[in-house]
Amino acid sequence: MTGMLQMRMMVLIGMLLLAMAKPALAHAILVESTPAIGATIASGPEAMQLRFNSRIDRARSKLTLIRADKTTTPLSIAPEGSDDLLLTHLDLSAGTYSIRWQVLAIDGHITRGDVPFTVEAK
Ligand SMILES: [Cu+2]
Repeated sequence: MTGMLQMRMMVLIGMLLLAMAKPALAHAILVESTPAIGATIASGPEAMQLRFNSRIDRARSKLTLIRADKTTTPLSIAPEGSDDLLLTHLDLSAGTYSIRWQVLAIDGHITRGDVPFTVEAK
C-alpha cells in the first residue's frame, strides 16, 4: 500500500519537474505589427509587417486576409527579413479587414491571431 503511494508521489514529482523544465514563452506571439491592431491606413499598395517574440519557420507559417463579408484570401509571405518577421504586400480598397496569422515557432508550437484594421479611400 505504501509502495503504491510512493510510486504515485514519484510520478507526480517527475511530472512537476518536466513542467518546470519547459522554457517559458518559447512559442511565438505577435509583439508588433504594421498596420497595428485597430489602425486605419490609406487604400492602395501597402507593406505589412508582423514581428514576433521569437524565431519562426516562415515556410510553415500562413497569412490570410479576411474581409468584412468573411471571404478569405491567402497572402504570400515575402522571403526577406529577419527570422522573427513576416512581410506581405497589401493592395486594398476602402473597407474593414483582418489579417489572420498562423506561425510555427522553433519549439514546434503553432500560434495564431488576428490583426483587424480599417482601410480608408485616399
Ligand atoms: Cu511554445
